[in-house]
Amino acid sequence: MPVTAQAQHGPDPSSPQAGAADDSHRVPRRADFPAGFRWGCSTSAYQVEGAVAEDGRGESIWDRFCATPGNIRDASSGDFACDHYHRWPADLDLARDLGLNAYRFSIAWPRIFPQGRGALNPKGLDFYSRLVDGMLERGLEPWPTLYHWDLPQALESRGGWAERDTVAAFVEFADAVARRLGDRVKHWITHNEPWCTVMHGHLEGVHAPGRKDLATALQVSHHVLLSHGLAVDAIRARVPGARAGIALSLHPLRSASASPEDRAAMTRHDGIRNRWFLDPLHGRGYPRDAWERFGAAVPAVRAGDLEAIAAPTDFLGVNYYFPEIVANAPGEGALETRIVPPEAVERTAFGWEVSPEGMVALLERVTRDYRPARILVTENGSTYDDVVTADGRIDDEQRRRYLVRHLAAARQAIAAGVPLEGYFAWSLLDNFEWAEGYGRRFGLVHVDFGTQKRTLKLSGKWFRAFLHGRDPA
Ligand code: IFM
Repeated sequence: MPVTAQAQHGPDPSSPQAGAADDSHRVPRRADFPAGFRWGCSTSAYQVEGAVAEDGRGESIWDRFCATPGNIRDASSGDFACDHYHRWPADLDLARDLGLNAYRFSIAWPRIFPQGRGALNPKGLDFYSRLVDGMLERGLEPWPTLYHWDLPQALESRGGWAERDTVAAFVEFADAVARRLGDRVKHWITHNEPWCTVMHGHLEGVHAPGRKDLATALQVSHHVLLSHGLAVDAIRARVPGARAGIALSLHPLRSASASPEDRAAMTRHDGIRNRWFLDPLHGRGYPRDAWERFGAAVPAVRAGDLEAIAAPTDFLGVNYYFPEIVANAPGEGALETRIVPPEAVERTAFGWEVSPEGMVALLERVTRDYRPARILVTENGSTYDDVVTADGRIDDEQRRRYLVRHLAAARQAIAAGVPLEGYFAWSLLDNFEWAEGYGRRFGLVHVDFGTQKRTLKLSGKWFRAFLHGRDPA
């Protein structure tokens, strides 16, 4: 049964008329959130850095994937991106001026080990060391992610994440980075969105390395999760007092109808979309329903692997964008499910449903079912077709509303008992949006990719006023 926009969204805290009588829909203020709450923006190395051939960086699977015609919508690549490798001081100034107290970025593995393992490239570590110092000088707590999808191509050529050896290589990489940055970095995210690594990269083939095989994808999922658990131990061994976790892309689900068939399909989809990652990370092993469905495609799991994956973590990162509607689809894939486009709901330019309610429901569900010690929304954001006015402004009112409503949702989740300790907007800058190239802008800061000029958008101005405690309405 399609859900109408009105029924989905209720009162709108971003509207000037937001009900004064009903506090839960009031425009959020920073003072509504606990002291010590992390306010950040997220970026990732390949999406912003550029400089792919500088200072000894090796080739990554994304360099190779982008070079293959047809893989990227606008035939672009991350070769230059936001040129953040050279412009990082000004970019960190922007983050500071917004009023952030945390900054999430990722470490490009091919800058540290150009061949994946073996010879370490000191210049790569020097870059991130300078970057971390730059954050600390500006009052930004560093939140690095070790793997945001840019596997060294040399490892892919030896089988990539489908090979167990890549797990050991990742742990060496984590150890090298922790050894160099651990005196200043206390929060560590091992992987970003393993679901995307697994499914986009190895089943659908729409992300690097572009493979399309279910058994490979599931083996990759196991190795990625195993590498997470072992890296958590390696980081802890190197960094006294380190806090480590993982960032998962999770989705609240609805069934396309109230029929038992669609409801069962929703449960099956949950088995791969959410539980395939959440369950083993929380010591439950792989979900039995999904495991049985996958039959001969299930991954090889060795004794001790599940215990390693379930290494205790200090926080769970939740990347939230949109809910999914699931229908029964006999004969379609191993799970016989289909994602149905939502009807009569507000959507971003990507077609993703705008549902702050979905974020509350998701955070409550994760809290109820898995009891993580802390949760941070490590990504949340929206893409719209931004227009630059004649006098150079970007009045992205839709993105501003999206942000306001999701901050109101974050406040609501805390009130409902979710141990939410931070919110990172995706993204600080417009950047390279993977297979979509540069056509999808998510930034609070507009980037002119011709001149590299940065301009704070209306949404960014709103966030700045919010973070400085001014009445941003
Ligand atoms: O740009 C991506 C990011 O790399 C991972 N999470 C989702 C974002 C928007 O698609």
